[in-house]
Amino acid sequence: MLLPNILLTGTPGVGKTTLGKELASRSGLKYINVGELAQEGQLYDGYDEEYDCPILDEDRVVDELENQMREGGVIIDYHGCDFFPERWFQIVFVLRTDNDVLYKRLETRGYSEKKLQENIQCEIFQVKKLQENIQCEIFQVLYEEATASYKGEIVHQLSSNKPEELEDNINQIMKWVDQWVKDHNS
Ligand code: DAT
Repeated sequence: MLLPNILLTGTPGVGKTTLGKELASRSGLKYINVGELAQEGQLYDGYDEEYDCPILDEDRVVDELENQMREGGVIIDYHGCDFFPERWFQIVFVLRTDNDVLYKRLETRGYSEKKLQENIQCEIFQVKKLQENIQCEIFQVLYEEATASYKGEIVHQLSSNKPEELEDNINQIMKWVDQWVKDHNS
């Protein structure tokens, strides 16, 4: 059976992981968090002294994922999207969150990560990074990166402020997946 690949992107904290995992459990598609994949495989290329975190080795990430992406049925979660091959994805969702909501989420996450001392992805650890992520959302950096990297008609923005919106987004994507599967397997 042919299955689509879905990209979930957006600024850290917008809800990619929450949506991706829930979508995977309801649709049966496979969820892959690129940050975790890089951490597990140490897919890094050097170290960013300014941000005190390792630099993603984009080529190795792409190599690592290639076979699974070719098979299809994968949901990719990452706060970047310009280094993935365009042919990988049949649809791209850019999650968006209002600044005040996002600020609170990142602040809460920053505190808990500090407490746990598990500096996994270095996305939002420092105050500086928190502010940059807010700026990133204000200037729609990920939306622009997505529209520059993929055909406009497959890129969709999803509002991700409230639990009801999460539910709406899941339902909307599930419908799209069902239709895609019907269209490509008959
Ligand atoms: P990301 O993977 O984009 O970094 P996440 O899935 O870890 O984001 O979500 C960050 C926090 O926000 C987490 O505590 C769950 C919460 N959250 C996600 N989507 C939400 C929504 N639509 N409404 C309310 N809270 C949400």
